[in-house]
Amino acid sequence: MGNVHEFRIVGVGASPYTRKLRAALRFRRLPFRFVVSGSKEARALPDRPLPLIPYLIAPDADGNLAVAKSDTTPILTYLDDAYPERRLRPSDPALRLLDLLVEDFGDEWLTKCMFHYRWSKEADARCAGAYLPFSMNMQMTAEESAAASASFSKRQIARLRVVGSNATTAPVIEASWGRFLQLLDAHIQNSPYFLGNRPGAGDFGCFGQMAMLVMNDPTPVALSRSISPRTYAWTERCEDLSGLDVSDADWIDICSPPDTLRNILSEVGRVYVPYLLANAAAVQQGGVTFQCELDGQPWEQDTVTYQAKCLVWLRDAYAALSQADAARVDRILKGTGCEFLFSGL
Ligand SMILES: N[C@@H](CCC(=O)N[C@@H](CS)C(=O)NCC(=O)O)C(=O)O
Repeated sequence: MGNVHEFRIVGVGASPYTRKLRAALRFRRLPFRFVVSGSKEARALPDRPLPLIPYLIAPDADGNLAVAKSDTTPILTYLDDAYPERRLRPSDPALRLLDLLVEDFGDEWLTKCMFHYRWSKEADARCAGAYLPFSMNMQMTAEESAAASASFSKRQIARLRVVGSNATTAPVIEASWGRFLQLLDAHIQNSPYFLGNRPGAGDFGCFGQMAMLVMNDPTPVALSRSISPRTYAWTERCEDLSGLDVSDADWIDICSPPDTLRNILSEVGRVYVPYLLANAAAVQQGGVTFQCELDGQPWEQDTVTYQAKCLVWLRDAYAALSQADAARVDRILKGTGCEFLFSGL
């Protein structure tokens, strides 16, 4: 069998965005080889465009591995455009916007939960620090890994402030994670994925973070097992959906969405939307840190320029909708708090 048209995904298994991309390609039935970041195989490939993992190397028409792409959200869009069979993003523009919103919530809010539990809890930080060096270099000696673990953990713990995990925000993050598990549990009792009987990009955005929160890191794993064993089964299943047959009829009817989906959107509107708006306002004013209220509780963190862009991308997607499609989106978002993303546009 020829192999010239295989993609390469370069990353590590402990990276939530790597897991998002790898699971998405499996669902897409796009052939790929997984290459460990920093390995000799990775070094032989084109360099990454951004200092981030994962990155994707796409074959050109002749199978040459020339082009490297970073950032999973635009990567998934590129793959949908280039390989239309089993596209991830819904073709209905209104549903597509909802899917983008769920994806963004997974990528940018659940990642706060992931980073918070992994690096602010001693047991989790010890666990992650101990094995992460080996995930990049299995042959490290005990001394080398101890040094790598100490420096990597120090770097990640210092980054907690960038993500927004601190003593003020911890209760907001933990309460949101617990609610999200309950809401997803209720939703998947009737609808196996966020937007129906088939996954969209949003499922993989949430899956990537949940691969860590539900299946990997001790404190949130224990929590999720006690709150919702069903979400463990969901997360484990999302890892490889290559065998799931899907069609356009599998998406929900956006005009009669299940209450359980609106309840999840209400969680997005409760915490993530006010966060995005406050962050973007602070970025616009040139702030380095900002404070706001989320869910009636205080929040403070460093401003995040990338997340100000996330808001712009969501708004651009909304602005591109026809009036009829925007009205369908407005109807489902009304009363969830998510409508404030687009009010006044
Ligand atoms: N928005 C990016 C985020 C990727 C990301 O933040 N990756 C993390 C690892 S999970 C990373 O590479 N961080 C920089 C580092 O570890 O040096 C995406 O969706 O790909």
